[in-house]
Amino acid sequence: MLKTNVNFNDIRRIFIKVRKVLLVAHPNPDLDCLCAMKVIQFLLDRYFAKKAVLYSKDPVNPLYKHLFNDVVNEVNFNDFDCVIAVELGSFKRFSEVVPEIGSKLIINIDHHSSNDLFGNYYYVDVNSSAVNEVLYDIIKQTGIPLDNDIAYYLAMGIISDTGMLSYNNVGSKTLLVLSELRNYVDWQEIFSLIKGRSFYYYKMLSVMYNNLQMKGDIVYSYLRYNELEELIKLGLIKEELNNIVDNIMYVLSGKVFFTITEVEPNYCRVNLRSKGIDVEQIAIKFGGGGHKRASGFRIKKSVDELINILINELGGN
Ligand SMILES: [Mn+2]
Repeated sequence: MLKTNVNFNDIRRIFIKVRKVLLVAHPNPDLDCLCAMKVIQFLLDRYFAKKAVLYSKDPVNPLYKHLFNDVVNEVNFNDFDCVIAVELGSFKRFSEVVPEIGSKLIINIDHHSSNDLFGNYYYVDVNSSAVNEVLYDIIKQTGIPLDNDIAYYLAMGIISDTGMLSYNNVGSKTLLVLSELRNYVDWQEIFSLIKGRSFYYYKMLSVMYNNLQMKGDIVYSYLRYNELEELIKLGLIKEELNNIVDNIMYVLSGKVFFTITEVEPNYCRVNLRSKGIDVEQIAIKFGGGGHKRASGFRIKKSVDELINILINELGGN
């Protein structure tokens, strides 16, 4: 479903009218969000002669930093008359990132159903797999031609937000969009960029696989602080630990999967995945969140305590 209060003529008119545009990312921006900011920056620069500034409160993941060199972490909000919020979910989240709103024009672009439609203008398409799929529609409908740079970031955003086309958010339209973008991009290069990890990431996987356990249809693993500290000293990037549970979620006999990462002594990150049961409720119970089949939380507990708690919660005992 598309929720919007603008049409494509409005979008053109707005882009012509604004003077200085700030693009803002959600906290800990993912590839979809960062790629979307690049796409909008190209559009404004090439078709509306406006130089947009890209802003993220949090640092860009070092794995992708080289693609987003012009993202700044500090900015004078008073310099801008227009702010475009990319996947910023709610006015509350937005105002945490942009504290000085004043009389700025706010444009809200997203694809999450939880978006509260804040801003002077909003364009939220919850049927889209990625915010880059939303941008593709806007580009097409406003009659702007695709080019190699724009197609490259659009494709990377969509491919990354769909778990490399493996999630259920892939619609037939997603594939149609990609079939067009395919003509502009080096397909293998995009996958290499999304999948690329440090040497020590693979060393970390060997530790995680060595710790792999199974209890009924619960499959889990963990990384203890001492195991992790060593790898981080050697060169493992902390951001590489974000979705490591994905590496165990295709064990055939498993129905629920979790990893525990002890990031500080007795302080753990838990990531949950499931093939059907609702793991969001468990994450919410411990102060986290996510989706029904993919969620996570952080908690002050030891690895062994947490294993017991989670197996209990998941009905393994
Ligand atoms: Mn997204």
